[in-house]
Amino acid sequence: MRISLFLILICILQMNIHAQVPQDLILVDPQATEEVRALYANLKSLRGRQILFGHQDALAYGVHWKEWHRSRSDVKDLVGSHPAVVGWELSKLGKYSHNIDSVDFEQMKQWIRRVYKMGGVNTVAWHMDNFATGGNTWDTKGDVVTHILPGGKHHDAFKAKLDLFAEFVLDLKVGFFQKRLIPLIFRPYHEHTGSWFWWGRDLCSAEEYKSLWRFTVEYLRDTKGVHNLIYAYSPDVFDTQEDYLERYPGDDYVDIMGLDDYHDLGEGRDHTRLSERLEMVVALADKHGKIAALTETGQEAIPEPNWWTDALLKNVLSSERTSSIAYILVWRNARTTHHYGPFRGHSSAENFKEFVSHPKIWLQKDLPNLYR
Ligand code: BMA
Repeated sequence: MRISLFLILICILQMNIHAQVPQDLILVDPQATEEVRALYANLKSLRGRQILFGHQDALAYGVHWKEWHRSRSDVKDLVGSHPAVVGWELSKLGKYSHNIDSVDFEQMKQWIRRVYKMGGVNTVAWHMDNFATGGNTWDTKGDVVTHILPGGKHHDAFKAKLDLFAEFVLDLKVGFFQKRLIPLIFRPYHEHTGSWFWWGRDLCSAEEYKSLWRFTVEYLRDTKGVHNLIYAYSPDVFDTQEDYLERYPGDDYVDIMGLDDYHDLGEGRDHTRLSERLEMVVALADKHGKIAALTETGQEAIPEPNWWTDALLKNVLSSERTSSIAYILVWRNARTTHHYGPFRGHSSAENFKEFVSHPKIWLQKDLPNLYR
């Protein structure tokens, strides 16, 4: 009797959770898990109210520490909470046990689970190696995109990489009987309006880029049965809306319209260009029914001590539109000469505190349950 009452209660709770996620929500993946749908709906509902702050590799290391900690980050050291979004990098997946920045893949999975359990959001990028030359992601030789598309001579090798990716993300399980898959914001083939990666603008045609993207989505979703991804499109700087959309694979293939912008926030640059570009990104996201985000940004080593409020925040909050992005992610804290987040003792640390104390900016401690 007690057990059946308990089961009925569980069913009612389940129904409630389902009822809270709008059923008309359109995602790239119609079979996306309930947690993915909830996360997307919640990020959408924060529009114009909150902006999540994110940091690449936040829990894995900081400027002055590399040893394994279960729950440390430079941001937490400084302000008492982890960032709300944590970014991860998959370069060298399947080649080594650790990624290009020496983060062990199994430990990365533990941190991803930790971020999820703390209520945070995980996002992954992938500086994929060159399939034609065996070189790294910055090796632009060999017409890679042409040769990895269906019919190309490196297509099987490419699919084998996606298989490894599917295995990785399908292993991100938590909960009773390890049944719940952790949602990830997946941001492949980023900064393609530049030409520094082999999928960049000068290295493949717009049609090839779109085919690459669509193949990736269809292969992961339909062939590999991966249903815990939200897909983010993230060009580098661009000039017009047409430019932004030149390689856009279509509304059926993108959930988040992002922007990677270091250019406008570099030392001595005209930082207001960021707000001009965000205006366009948010206008497009609204028109296409998507979420907008500043998917990567930062100033290397942050020589401008008030950069957080005067360059970043000021331009992100410059209008109703620009303030409508869902999150901001700054790049990794590798060392004193290559870091984009703050750390204790850095000249921008006090200003960072001011930045995160703005009521619009949310850290992990501020988050409601985004997965319900
Ligand atoms: C780049 C740099 C590199 C790093 C790569 C992938 O922007 O930070 O040092 O290896 O990202 O994380």
